[in-house]
Amino acid sequence: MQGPSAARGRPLSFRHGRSHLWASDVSRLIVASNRTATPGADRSGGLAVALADALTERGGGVWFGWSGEVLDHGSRGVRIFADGDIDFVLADLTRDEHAGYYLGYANDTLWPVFHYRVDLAHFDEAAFEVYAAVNRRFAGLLFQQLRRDDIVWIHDYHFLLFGHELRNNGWRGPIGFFLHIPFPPPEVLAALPQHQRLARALADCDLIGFQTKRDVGNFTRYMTEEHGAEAGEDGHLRAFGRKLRVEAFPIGIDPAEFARLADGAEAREAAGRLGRLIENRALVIGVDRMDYSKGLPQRLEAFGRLLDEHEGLRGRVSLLQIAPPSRENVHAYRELREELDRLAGRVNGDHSDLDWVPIRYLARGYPREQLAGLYRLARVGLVTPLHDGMNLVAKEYVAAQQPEDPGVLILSEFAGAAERMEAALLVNPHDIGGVAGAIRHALEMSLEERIERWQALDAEVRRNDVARWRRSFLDALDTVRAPA
Ligand code: GDG
Repeated sequence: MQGPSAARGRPLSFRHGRSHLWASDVSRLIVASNRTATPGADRSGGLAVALADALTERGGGVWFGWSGEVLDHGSRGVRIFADGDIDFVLADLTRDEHAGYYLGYANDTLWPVFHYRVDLAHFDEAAFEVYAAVNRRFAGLLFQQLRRDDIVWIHDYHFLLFGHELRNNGWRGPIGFFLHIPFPPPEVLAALPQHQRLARALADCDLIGFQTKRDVGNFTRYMTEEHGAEAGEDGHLRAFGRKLRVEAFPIGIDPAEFARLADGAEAREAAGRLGRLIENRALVIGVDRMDYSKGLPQRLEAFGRLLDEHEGLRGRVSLLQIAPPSRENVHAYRELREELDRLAGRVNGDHSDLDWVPIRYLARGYPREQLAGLYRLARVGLVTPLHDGMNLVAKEYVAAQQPEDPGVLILSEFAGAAERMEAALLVNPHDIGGVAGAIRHALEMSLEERIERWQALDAEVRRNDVARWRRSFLDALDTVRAPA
Protein backbone atom coordinates (compact mmCIF):
# COMPACT_ATOMS: atom_id res chain seq x y z
CA MET A 1 0.00 0.00 0.00
CA GLN A 2 1.31 3.38 -0.91
CA GLY A 3 1.29 6.55 1.10
CA PRO A 4 -1.03 9.48 0.80
CA SER A 5 -0.68 12.50 -1.44
CA ALA A 6 -0.67 16.10 -0.24
CA ALA A 7 -3.62 17.15 1.91
CA ARG A 8 -6.21 19.45 0.41
CA GLY A 9 -9.80 20.18 1.18
CA ARG A 10 -12.02 20.86 4.13
CA PRO A 11 -10.91 21.71 7.65
CA LEU A 12 -10.84 18.92 10.17
CA SER A 13 -11.52 18.62 13.79
CA PHE A 14 -8.38 17.62 15.60
CA ARG A 15 -7.71 16.19 19.02
CA HIS A 16 -4.89 14.63 20.96
CA GLY A 17 -4.72 11.46 22.95
CA ARG A 18 -7.26 8.89 24.08
CA SER A 19 -10.90 8.77 23.12
CA HIS A 20 -14.11 6.94 23.93
CA LEU A 21 -12.67 3.74 25.42
CA TRP A 22 -15.35 1.03 25.59
CA ALA A 23 -17.84 3.87 25.31
CA SER A 24 -20.50 2.37 23.07
CA ASP A 25 -21.71 -0.94 21.75
CA VAL A 26 -21.93 0.12 18.09
CA SER A 27 -19.83 -2.21 15.94
CA ARG A 28 -17.23 -0.24 14.04
CA LEU A 29 -14.59 -1.22 11.53
CA ILE A 30 -11.03 -0.46 12.57
CA VAL A 31 -8.45 -0.41 9.76
CA ALA A 32 -4.74 -0.52 10.57
CA SER A 33 -2.22 0.03 7.78
CA ASN A 34 1.25 1.53 7.72
CA ARG A 35 0.02 4.54 5.73
CA THR A 36 -3.53 5.84 5.66
CA ALA A 37 -5.34 8.07 3.20
CA THR A 38 -4.71 11.73 3.97
CA PRO A 39 -7.42 12.94 6.33
CA GLY A 40 -9.43 15.71 4.73
CA ALA A 41 -7.91 15.30 1.26
CA ASP A 42 -9.97 14.65 -1.85
CA ARG A 43 -9.41 10.95 -2.29
CA SER A 44 -8.85 9.91 -5.87
CA GLY A 45 -9.17 6.27 -6.73
CA GLY A 46 -7.38 3.18 -5.58
CA LEU A 47 -7.13 1.58 -2.22
CA ALA A 48 -7.59 4.81 -0.26
CA VAL A 49 -11.11 5.16 -1.61
CA ALA A 50 -11.85 1.46 -1.20
CA LEU A 51 -10.97 1.44 2.49
CA ALA A 52 -12.63 4.78 3.21
CA ASP A 53 -15.79 3.37 1.58
CA ALA A 54 -15.50 0.24 3.71
CA LEU A 55 -15.37 2.40 6.84
CA THR A 56 -18.27 4.57 5.71
CA GLU A 57 -20.41 1.59 4.65
CA ARG A 58 -20.23 0.25 8.18
CA GLY A 59 -21.34 3.55 9.62
CA GLY A 60 -17.88 4.91 10.30
CA GLY A 61 -14.83 3.74 12.12
CA VAL A 62 -11.17 4.28 12.74
CA TRP A 63 -8.22 4.26 10.35
CA PHE A 64 -4.97 3.88 12.22
CA GLY A 65 -1.49 4.31 10.75
CA TRP A 66 1.80 6.12 10.62
CA SER A 67 1.41 9.87 10.13
CA GLY A 68 4.35 10.01 7.71
CA GLU A 69 6.21 12.20 10.22
CA VAL A 70 9.68 11.25 11.41
CA LEU A 71 10.62 12.99 14.63
CA ASP A 72 14.03 13.43 16.21
CA HIS A 73 12.52 13.40 19.67
CA GLY A 74 9.05 11.87 19.31
CA SER A 75 5.90 12.67 21.18
CA ARG A 76 4.65 9.15 21.76
CA GLY A 77 0.89 9.72 21.53
CA VAL A 78 -1.51 9.82 18.60
CA ARG A 79 -3.24 12.63 16.77
CA ILE A 80 -6.86 12.06 15.86
CA PHE A 81 -8.50 13.76 12.90
CA ALA A 82 -12.24 13.34 12.54
CA ASP A 83 -13.10 13.38 8.82
CA GLY A 84 -16.82 12.77 8.36
CA ASP A 85 -17.54 9.45 9.99
CA ILE A 86 -13.90 8.31 9.95
CA ASP A 87 -11.50 8.97 12.80
CA PHE A 88 -7.93 8.97 11.51
CA VAL A 89 -5.64 7.99 14.35
CA LEU A 90 -2.07 8.79 13.39
CA ALA A 91 1.18 8.04 15.19
CA ASP A 92 4.65 9.38 14.41
CA LEU A 93 7.88 7.43 14.12
CA THR A 94 11.16 8.41 15.67
CA ARG A 95 14.19 8.54 13.39
CA ASP A 96 15.48 5.23 14.79
CA GLU A 97 12.08 3.58 14.35
CA HIS A 98 11.84 4.82 10.78
CA ALA A 99 15.28 3.37 10.04
CA GLY A 100 14.75 0.01 11.78
CA TYR A 101 11.06 -0.68 11.22
CA TYR A 102 10.24 0.96 7.89
CA LEU A 103 13.40 1.30 5.81
CA GLY A 104 15.01 -1.64 7.57
CA TYR A 105 13.01 -4.73 8.42
CA ALA A 106 9.85 -3.99 6.37
CA ASN A 107 11.43 -2.77 3.16
CA ASP A 108 14.92 -4.23 3.28
CA THR A 109 14.08 -7.67 4.70
CA LEU A 110 10.41 -8.62 4.39
CA TRP A 111 9.78 -7.01 0.99
CA PRO A 112 12.63 -8.86 -0.78
CA VAL A 113 12.06 -12.20 0.98
CA PHE A 114 8.31 -12.14 0.28
CA HIS A 115 9.15 -11.33 -3.37
CA TYR A 116 11.45 -14.39 -3.50
CA ARG A 117 14.60 -12.22 -3.44
CA VAL A 118 16.51 -13.63 -0.49
CA ASP A 119 19.68 -12.48 -2.27
CA LEU A 120 18.64 -8.82 -1.82
CA ALA A 121 17.50 -9.13 1.79
CA HIS A 122 19.44 -7.76 4.75
CA PHE A 123 19.12 -9.83 7.87
CA ASP A 124 19.64 -7.52 10.79
CA GLU A 125 18.45 -8.67 14.20
CA ALA A 126 18.48 -5.15 15.57
CA ALA A 127 16.14 -4.01 12.78
CA PHE A 128 13.76 -6.84 13.64
CA GLU A 129 13.70 -5.76 17.27
CA VAL A 130 12.77 -2.23 16.19
CA TYR A 131 10.08 -3.63 13.86
CA ALA A 132 8.67 -5.69 16.74
CA ALA A 133 8.80 -2.68 19.08
CA VAL A 134 6.93 -0.44 16.61
CA ASN A 135 4.25 -3.11 16.11
CA ARG A 136 3.97 -3.34 19.91
CA ARG A 137 3.84 0.42 20.45
CA PHE A 138 1.38 1.02 17.60
CA ALA A 139 -0.90 -1.81 18.72
CA GLY A 140 -0.89 -0.34 22.22
CA LEU A 141 -1.89 3.05 20.83
CA LEU A 142 -4.70 1.59 18.74
CA PHE A 143 -5.92 -0.58 21.60
CA GLN A 144 -6.68 2.56 23.58
CA GLN A 145 -9.15 3.56 20.85
CA LEU A 146 -11.00 0.23 20.64
CA ARG A 147 -14.53 -0.48 21.79
CA ARG A 148 -15.72 -3.90 22.80
CA ASP A 149 -17.68 -4.68 19.60
CA ASP A 150 -15.22 -3.35 17.03
CA ILE A 151 -13.75 -5.51 14.32
CA VAL A 152 -10.13 -4.99 13.32
CA TRP A 153 -8.68 -5.27 9.80
CA ILE A 154 -4.89 -5.15 9.62
CA HIS A 155 -3.03 -4.61 6.34
CA ASP A 156 0.21 -5.86 4.92
CA TYR A 157 3.76 -6.80 5.73
CA HIS A 158 4.55 -3.79 7.93
CA PHE A 159 2.15 -5.10 10.56
CA LEU A 160 2.75 -8.86 10.73
CA LEU A 161 3.01 -8.71 14.54
CA PHE A 162 0.22 -6.21 15.07
CA GLY A 163 -2.62 -8.68 15.73
CA HIS A 164 -0.51 -10.59 18.22
CA GLU A 165 0.32 -7.36 20.04
CA LEU A 166 -3.36 -6.41 20.18
CA ARG A 167 -4.01 -9.79 21.83
CA ASN A 168 -1.20 -9.07 24.31
CA ASN A 169 -3.04 -5.90 25.24
CA GLY A 170 -6.11 -7.98 25.96
CA TRP A 171 -8.05 -7.56 22.72
CA ARG A 172 -10.49 -10.49 22.31
CA GLY A 173 -12.49 -9.27 19.30
CA PRO A 174 -12.16 -10.39 15.68
CA ILE A 175 -8.94 -9.64 13.80
CA GLY A 176 -8.56 -9.95 10.04
CA PHE A 177 -5.24 -9.60 8.24
CA PHE A 178 -4.75 -9.04 4.51
CA LEU A 179 -1.37 -9.46 2.81
CA HIS A 180 -1.02 -7.29 -0.30
CA ILE A 181 2.25 -8.87 -1.44
CA PRO A 182 2.97 -12.51 -2.32
CA PHE A 183 3.42 -15.16 0.36
CA PRO A 184 6.51 -17.13 -0.66
CA PRO A 185 6.93 -20.92 -0.53
CA PRO A 186 8.16 -22.36 2.79
CA GLU A 187 11.62 -23.06 1.36
CA VAL A 188 12.06 -19.32 0.72
CA LEU A 189 10.42 -18.07 3.91
CA ALA A 190 12.59 -20.38 6.01
CA ALA A 191 15.58 -18.15 5.15
CA LEU A 192 14.08 -15.44 7.33
CA PRO A 193 15.60 -15.88 10.80
CA GLN A 194 12.41 -14.67 12.51
CA HIS A 195 9.91 -16.66 10.42
CA GLN A 196 8.73 -18.68 13.40
CA ARG A 197 7.94 -15.61 15.48
CA LEU A 198 6.08 -14.06 12.58
CA ALA A 199 4.04 -17.23 11.97
CA ARG A 200 3.11 -17.59 15.62
CA ALA A 201 2.01 -13.95 15.68
CA LEU A 202 -0.09 -14.27 12.51
CA ALA A 203 -1.90 -17.20 14.03
CA ASP A 204 -3.44 -14.76 16.53
CA CYS A 205 -5.60 -13.40 13.69
CA ASP A 206 -8.97 -15.03 12.94
CA LEU A 207 -8.96 -14.49 9.19
CA ILE A 208 -5.90 -14.26 6.96
CA GLY A 209 -6.51 -13.07 3.42
CA PHE A 210 -4.15 -13.41 0.48
CA GLN A 211 -4.31 -12.20 -3.10
CA THR A 212 -4.24 -15.60 -4.79
CA LYS A 213 -4.77 -19.31 -4.36
CA ARG A 214 -1.04 -19.74 -4.88
CA ASP A 215 -0.36 -17.60 -1.77
CA VAL A 216 -2.98 -19.52 0.22
CA GLY A 217 -1.28 -22.76 -0.87
CA ASN A 218 2.16 -21.49 0.16
CA PHE A 219 0.90 -20.31 3.54
CA THR A 220 -0.98 -23.54 4.21
CA ARG A 221 2.03 -25.64 3.25
CA TYR A 222 4.29 -23.48 5.41
CA MET A 223 2.02 -23.77 8.45
CA THR A 224 1.55 -27.51 8.07
CA GLU A 225 5.15 -28.40 7.24
CA GLU A 226 6.91 -26.03 9.64
CA HIS A 227 4.42 -25.82 12.48
CA GLY A 228 2.35 -28.99 12.32
CA ALA A 229 -0.85 -27.10 11.52
CA GLU A 230 -3.88 -29.10 10.44
CA ALA A 231 -5.69 -27.98 7.31
CA GLY A 232 -9.47 -28.57 7.30
CA GLU A 233 -11.55 -29.02 4.16
CA ASP A 234 -13.43 -25.81 4.85
CA GLY A 235 -10.49 -23.40 4.39
CA HIS A 236 -9.65 -23.41 8.08
CA LEU A 237 -6.28 -24.12 9.64
CA ARG A 238 -5.63 -25.26 13.19
CA ALA A 239 -2.31 -23.80 14.23
CA PHE A 240 -0.73 -22.87 17.56
CA GLY A 241 -3.92 -23.95 19.32
CA ARG A 242 -6.12 -21.60 17.31
CA LYS A 243 -8.51 -21.94 14.39
CA LEU A 244 -7.85 -19.57 11.49
CA ARG A 245 -9.75 -19.03 8.31
CA VAL A 246 -7.41 -18.67 5.32
CA GLU A 247 -8.70 -17.54 1.95
CA ALA A 248 -7.85 -15.73 -1.30
CA PHE A 249 -9.46 -12.33 -1.84
CA PRO A 250 -8.12 -10.98 -5.15
CA ILE A 251 -7.95 -7.21 -4.94
CA GLY A 252 -9.38 -5.16 -7.80
CA ILE A 253 -9.98 -1.63 -9.01
CA ASP A 254 -13.05 0.48 -9.68
CA PRO A 255 -13.26 -0.19 -13.43
CA ALA A 256 -16.11 2.22 -14.09
CA GLU A 257 -14.13 5.04 -12.51
CA PHE A 258 -11.09 4.20 -14.60
CA ALA A 259 -13.09 4.04 -17.83
CA ARG A 260 -14.54 7.45 -16.94
CA LEU A 261 -11.07 8.86 -16.34
CA ALA A 262 -9.90 7.54 -19.71
CA ASP A 263 -12.78 9.44 -21.37
CA GLY A 264 -12.03 12.68 -19.54
CA ALA A 265 -10.43 15.89 -20.77
CA GLU A 266 -7.13 15.43 -18.90
CA ALA A 267 -6.74 11.93 -20.32
CA ARG A 268 -7.43 13.12 -23.84
CA GLU A 269 -5.02 16.02 -23.45
CA ALA A 270 -2.19 13.72 -22.28
CA ALA A 271 -2.89 11.20 -25.05
CA GLY A 272 -3.01 14.04 -27.57
CA ARG A 273 0.37 15.41 -26.49
CA LEU A 274 2.09 12.06 -26.81
CA GLY A 275 0.04 11.06 -29.86
CA ARG A 276 1.37 14.06 -31.81
CA LEU A 277 4.94 12.91 -31.11
CA ILE A 278 4.53 9.24 -31.93
CA GLU A 279 2.20 9.95 -34.89
CA ASN A 280 1.00 6.66 -36.33
CA ARG A 281 3.55 4.46 -34.54
CA ALA A 282 2.38 1.81 -32.12
CA LEU A 283 2.82 2.54 -28.43
CA VAL A 284 3.75 -0.03 -25.79
CA ILE A 285 3.26 1.17 -22.20
CA GLY A 286 4.65 0.15 -18.81
CA VAL A 287 3.70 1.87 -15.52
CA ASP A 288 5.39 0.72 -12.33
CA ARG A 289 6.84 2.06 -9.14
CA MET A 290 10.58 1.80 -9.63
CA ASP A 291 11.08 -1.42 -7.75
CA TYR A 292 13.19 -4.48 -8.44
CA SER A 293 10.10 -6.71 -8.15
CA LYS A 294 8.64 -5.13 -11.28
CA GLY A 295 11.09 -6.67 -13.78
CA LEU A 296 12.02 -3.35 -15.39
CA PRO A 297 15.54 -4.23 -16.62
CA GLN A 298 14.26 -7.45 -18.21
CA ARG A 299 11.47 -5.45 -19.86
CA LEU A 300 13.83 -2.90 -21.41
CA GLU A 301 16.06 -5.73 -22.57
CA ALA A 302 13.12 -7.49 -24.19
CA PHE A 303 12.14 -4.33 -26.03
CA GLY A 304 15.77 -3.92 -27.15
CA ARG A 305 15.80 -7.53 -28.34
CA LEU A 306 12.64 -6.94 -30.37
CA LEU A 307 14.31 -4.06 -32.22
CA ASP A 308 17.64 -5.90 -32.56
CA GLU A 309 15.94 -8.84 -34.25
CA HIS A 310 13.18 -7.19 -36.27
CA GLU A 311 14.49 -4.48 -38.48
CA GLY A 312 11.01 -3.90 -39.86
CA LEU A 313 9.79 -2.72 -36.46
CA ARG A 314 12.43 -0.01 -36.11
CA GLY A 315 10.82 3.38 -36.39
CA ARG A 316 7.35 1.81 -36.04
CA VAL A 317 6.96 1.14 -32.32
CA SER A 318 7.88 3.00 -29.11
CA LEU A 319 7.95 1.97 -25.46
CA LEU A 320 6.76 4.46 -22.86
CA GLN A 321 7.92 3.38 -19.41
CA ILE A 322 6.68 5.47 -16.49
CA ALA A 323 8.59 4.55 -13.33
CA PRO A 324 8.17 6.86 -10.35
CA PRO A 325 11.05 6.25 -7.93
CA SER A 326 10.19 4.74 -4.56
CA ARG A 327 12.08 4.18 -1.33
CA GLU A 328 15.24 5.76 -2.71
CA ASN A 329 17.13 5.42 0.52
CA VAL A 330 17.55 1.75 0.01
CA HIS A 331 20.73 0.74 -1.77
CA ALA A 332 19.06 -1.71 -4.18
CA TYR A 333 16.87 1.06 -5.61
CA ARG A 334 19.82 3.26 -6.45
CA GLU A 335 21.41 0.36 -8.32
CA LEU A 336 18.17 -0.32 -10.18
CA ARG A 337 17.95 3.30 -11.25
CA GLU A 338 21.49 3.20 -12.63
CA GLU A 339 20.82 -0.06 -14.47
CA LEU A 340 17.67 1.31 -16.10
CA ASP A 341 19.46 4.48 -17.18
CA ARG A 342 22.17 2.34 -18.77
CA LEU A 343 19.78 -0.07 -20.53
CA ALA A 344 17.52 2.66 -21.94
CA GLY A 345 20.64 4.50 -23.08
CA ARG A 346 21.93 1.39 -24.84
CA VAL A 347 18.71 0.71 -26.76
CA ASN A 348 18.17 4.36 -27.65
CA GLY A 349 21.82 4.77 -28.65
CA ASP A 350 21.63 1.74 -30.94
CA HIS A 351 18.28 2.42 -32.56
CA SER A 352 17.15 6.07 -32.31
CA ASP A 353 16.76 8.07 -35.46
CA LEU A 354 16.34 11.79 -36.18
CA ASP A 355 12.58 11.56 -35.82
CA TRP A 356 12.15 8.54 -33.50
CA VAL A 357 13.24 7.46 -30.02
CA PRO A 358 12.48 3.81 -29.18
CA ILE A 359 12.22 4.12 -25.37
CA ARG A 360 10.72 7.03 -23.45
CA TYR A 361 11.70 6.21 -19.92
CA LEU A 362 10.32 8.68 -17.41
CA ALA A 363 11.48 8.34 -13.81
CA ARG A 364 8.59 10.38 -12.42
CA GLY A 365 4.91 10.02 -11.61
CA TYR A 366 1.89 11.33 -13.55
CA PRO A 367 -1.66 12.05 -12.34
CA ARG A 368 -4.09 9.14 -12.61
CA GLU A 369 -6.18 11.06 -15.14
CA GLN A 370 -3.23 11.32 -17.49
CA LEU A 371 -2.23 7.70 -16.97
CA ALA A 372 -5.73 6.64 -18.01
CA GLY A 373 -5.35 8.51 -21.31
CA LEU A 374 -1.91 7.00 -21.95
CA TYR A 375 -3.21 3.48 -21.23
CA ARG A 376 -5.93 4.02 -23.80
CA LEU A 377 -3.49 5.32 -26.39
CA ALA A 378 -1.20 2.30 -26.00
CA ARG A 379 -1.66 -0.66 -28.33
CA VAL A 380 0.12 -2.90 -25.79
CA GLY A 381 0.15 -2.89 -21.97
CA LEU A 382 3.40 -4.48 -20.83
CA VAL A 383 3.10 -5.71 -17.23
CA THR A 384 5.98 -8.04 -16.48
CA PRO A 385 6.82 -8.12 -12.75
CA LEU A 386 9.13 -10.89 -11.53
CA HIS A 387 6.69 -11.28 -8.64
CA ASP A 388 3.68 -9.23 -7.60
CA GLY A 389 0.92 -9.76 -5.06
CA MET A 390 -1.72 -8.77 -7.60
CA ASN A 391 -0.72 -5.83 -9.87
CA LEU A 392 -3.40 -3.22 -10.35
CA VAL A 393 -1.78 -1.65 -13.41
CA ALA A 394 -2.83 -4.71 -15.44
CA LYS A 395 -6.45 -4.12 -14.41
CA GLU A 396 -6.30 -0.37 -15.00
CA TYR A 397 -4.92 -0.93 -18.51
CA VAL A 398 -7.85 -3.22 -19.33
CA ALA A 399 -10.44 -0.84 -17.84
CA ALA A 400 -9.10 2.09 -19.88
CA GLN A 401 -9.46 0.39 -23.30
CA GLN A 402 -12.06 1.19 -25.91
CA PRO A 403 -14.31 -1.85 -26.48
CA GLU A 404 -14.32 -1.49 -30.26
CA ASP A 405 -10.53 -1.17 -30.59
CA PRO A 406 -8.83 -2.48 -27.45
CA GLY A 407 -5.12 -2.92 -26.84
CA VAL A 408 -3.41 -6.16 -25.83
CA LEU A 409 -2.30 -6.96 -22.28
CA ILE A 410 0.99 -8.81 -21.86
CA LEU A 411 1.12 -10.11 -18.31
CA SER A 412 3.75 -11.89 -16.24
CA GLU A 413 2.68 -15.32 -15.08
CA PHE A 414 4.19 -14.35 -11.69
CA ALA A 415 1.79 -11.46 -11.08
CA GLY A 416 -1.11 -12.49 -8.84
CA ALA A 417 -3.38 -11.00 -11.51
CA ALA A 418 -2.39 -13.80 -13.90
CA GLU A 419 -4.33 -16.35 -11.86
CA ARG A 420 -7.61 -15.02 -13.25
CA MET A 421 -6.51 -13.08 -16.34
CA GLU A 422 -5.56 -15.97 -18.60
CA ALA A 423 -6.90 -14.12 -21.64
CA ALA A 424 -3.81 -11.88 -21.52
CA LEU A 425 -0.65 -12.94 -23.34
CA LEU A 426 1.01 -14.61 -20.36
CA VAL A 427 4.81 -14.50 -20.31
CA ASN A 428 7.74 -15.54 -18.17
CA PRO A 429 9.39 -12.16 -17.49
CA HIS A 430 12.85 -13.76 -17.24
CA ASP A 431 12.51 -15.11 -20.78
CA ILE A 432 13.72 -12.08 -22.74
CA GLY A 433 13.13 -13.72 -26.13
CA GLY A 434 9.68 -14.86 -25.03
CA VAL A 435 8.64 -11.35 -23.96
CA ALA A 436 10.02 -9.87 -27.20
CA GLY A 437 7.99 -12.48 -29.09
CA ALA A 438 4.85 -11.62 -27.14
CA ILE A 439 5.23 -7.92 -27.99
CA ARG A 440 5.54 -8.81 -31.65
CA HIS A 441 2.53 -11.12 -31.40
CA ALA A 442 0.52 -8.33 -29.71
CA LEU A 443 1.46 -5.80 -32.40
CA GLU A 444 0.33 -8.19 -35.13
CA MET A 445 -2.84 -9.42 -33.45
CA SER A 446 -6.08 -9.16 -35.43
CA LEU A 447 -8.82 -6.83 -34.24
CA GLU A 448 -11.09 -9.83 -33.77
CA GLU A 449 -8.66 -11.59 -31.40
CA ARG A 450 -7.95 -8.36 -29.52
CA ILE A 451 -11.65 -7.85 -28.89
CA GLU A 452 -12.18 -11.44 -27.83
CA ARG A 453 -9.30 -11.39 -25.35
CA TRP A 454 -10.21 -7.97 -24.02
CA GLN A 455 -13.85 -8.92 -23.41
CA ALA A 456 -12.74 -11.86 -21.27
CA LEU A 457 -10.30 -9.66 -19.33
CA ASP A 458 -12.79 -6.85 -18.89
CA ALA A 459 -15.39 -9.27 -17.53
CA GLU A 460 -12.87 -10.47 -14.92
CA VAL A 461 -11.84 -6.92 -13.95
CA ARG A 462 -15.50 -6.02 -13.47
CA ARG A 463 -16.37 -9.21 -11.61
CA ASN A 464 -13.55 -9.01 -9.10
CA ASP A 465 -13.60 -5.26 -8.52
CA VAL A 466 -12.43 -3.48 -5.39
CA ALA A 467 -15.92 -3.32 -3.86
CA ARG A 468 -16.22 -7.10 -4.08
CA TRP A 469 -12.76 -7.49 -2.54
CA ARG A 470 -13.53 -5.49 0.59
CA ARG A 471 -17.07 -6.79 0.99
CA SER A 472 -16.07 -10.42 0.68
CA PHE A 473 -13.22 -9.94 3.15
CA LEU A 474 -15.46 -8.20 5.66
CA ASP A 475 -18.26 -10.75 5.19
CA ALA A 476 -15.75 -13.50 5.97
CA LEU A 477 -14.47 -11.56 8.97
CA ASP A 478 -18.02 -11.15 10.26
CA THR A 479 -18.43 -14.92 10.26
CA VAL A 480 -15.30 -15.76 12.23
CA ARG A 481 -15.91 -15.97 15.90
CA ALA A 482 -13.77 -14.13 18.38
CA PRO A 483 -11.64 -16.41 20.53
CA ALA A 484 -13.13 -17.45 23.85
C1 GDG B 1 1.07 -3.43 -3.77
C2 GDG B 1 1.45 -4.83 -4.27
C3 GDG B 1 -0.87 -5.11 -5.14
C4 GDG B 1 1.99 3.90 -10.59
N1 GDG B 1 2.65 4.93 -11.15
C5 GDG B 1 1.88 6.01 -10.98
C6 GDG B 1 0.72 5.63 -10.30
N2 GDG B 1 0.82 4.33 -10.07
C7 GDG B 1 -0.25 3.55 -9.43
C8 GDG B 1 -0.86 2.58 -10.41
C9 GDG B 1 -1.49 1.56 -9.47
C10 GDG B 1 -0.56 1.63 -8.26
O1 GDG B 1 0.24 2.80 -8.36
C11 GDG B 1 0.41 0.45 -8.25
O2 GDG B 1 -0.28 -0.68 -7.82
P1 GDG B 1 0.28 -2.13 -8.12
O3 GDG B 1 -0.76 -3.09 -7.70
O4 GDG B 1 0.59 -2.25 -9.56
O5 GDG B 1 1.63 -2.30 -7.30
P2 GDG B 1 2.21 -1.88 -5.82
O6 GDG B 1 2.33 -0.42 -5.67
O7 GDG B 1 3.48 -2.64 -5.69
O8 GDG B 1 1.12 -2.41 -4.77
C12 GDG B 1 0.62 -5.20 -5.48
C13 GDG B 1 -1.20 -3.79 -4.49
O9 GDG B 1 -0.33 -3.51 -3.39
C14 GDG B 1 -2.65 -3.75 -3.99
O10 GDG B 1 -2.91 -4.81 -3.12
O11 GDG B 1 -1.62 -5.25 -6.35
O12 GDG B 1 0.93 -6.51 -5.91
O13 GDG B 1 2.85 -4.88 -4.60
O14 GDG B 1 -2.76 1.97 -9.08
O15 GDG B 1 -1.76 3.23 -11.25
N3 GDG B 1 -0.27 6.48 -9.96
C15 GDG B 1 -0.11 7.78 -10.34
N4 GDG B 1 1.00 8.22 -11.02
C16 GDG B 1 2.00 7.36 -11.35
O16 GDG B 1 2.98 7.77 -11.99
N5 GDG B 1 -1.07 8.67 -10.05
